[in-house]
Amino acid sequence: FLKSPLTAGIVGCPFSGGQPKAGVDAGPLELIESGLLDDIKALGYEVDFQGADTLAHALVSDGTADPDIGKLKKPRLVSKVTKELAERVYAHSSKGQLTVTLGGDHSLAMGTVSGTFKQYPEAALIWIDAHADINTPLTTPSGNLHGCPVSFLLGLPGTSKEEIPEFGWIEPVLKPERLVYIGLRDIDAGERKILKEHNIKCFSMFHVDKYGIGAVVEMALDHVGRQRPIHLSFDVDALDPEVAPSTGTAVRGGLTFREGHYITEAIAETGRLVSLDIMEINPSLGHELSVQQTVSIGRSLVRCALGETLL
Ligand code: B3U
Ligand code: MN
Ligand code: MN
Repeated sequence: FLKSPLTAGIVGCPFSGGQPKAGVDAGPLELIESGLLDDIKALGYEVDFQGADTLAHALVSDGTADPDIGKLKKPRLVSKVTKELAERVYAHSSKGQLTVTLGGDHSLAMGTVSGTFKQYPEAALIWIDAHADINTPLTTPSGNLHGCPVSFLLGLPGTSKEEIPEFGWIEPVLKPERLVYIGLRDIDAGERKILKEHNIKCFSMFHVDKYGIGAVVEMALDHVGRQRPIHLSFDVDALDPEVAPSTGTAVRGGLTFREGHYITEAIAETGRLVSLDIMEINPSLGHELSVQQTVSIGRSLVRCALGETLL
């Protein structure tokens, strides 16, 4: 799917509006300043990068009020930013580049997945996360939109243009059978019901323990179909908090360092990765060492997804 010379299109999206904690918007700059672009070049990719704040103009509030819609917080801001992000990601994807989006909170996946699937309508979505992020405007307990992106991409009840015109630009591009989760361990009651009703494939931490990460990734790839382009959306809170402490909603009992990296390596090995998100690194949480450790893992996940450890 990708064109040569192999090019990585890097999108920095310093956005925190999908959740309440400040600081996650500093994720992209920290990743870039730690040397990520040189890492990627060293792997033999050309880099197409327009700045760690690629979407800075979209992030500036234009002064219009953004009251809650039902429970949803900052809905117009999240919609505006993710719509622009979708256009950015599509611009990279349509040039045959491997798009890497650096977040920012996970509401951004409304944009990244929309952009990728516009270019690759038959793609599969692999979602690595402690959370399912599949709450709808009707089920969300918090109103935080980083807990909702998947429901909009699936077009679940409560997300239609008629019900919430503010998000009317999002097309329901995702089919439930093209989606697979790995790492889940904190799911709301409403989400559980949705996952069951739609028969969505979930590999929770229980399954990682039971089968091992190697078998889990094989089953995940078999489930979505082996020939499809892959969008990998990686929330660093899938990792254990001892491995990646600087994130907004850490949950105990997560993926080890190797399990997290193995996922990216196995997906690199398929040769079908077309889009990668690294989300929810928050450099303002934790001590300096925790931050360094978390940023460094974000960086090595990108390298592994781009093939560093395949010989
Ligand atoms: N499911 C909860 C909590 C949550 C989702 N994603 C994160 N936290 N990071 C919610 O608010 O929807
Ligand atoms: Mn998430
Ligand atoms: Mn999460």
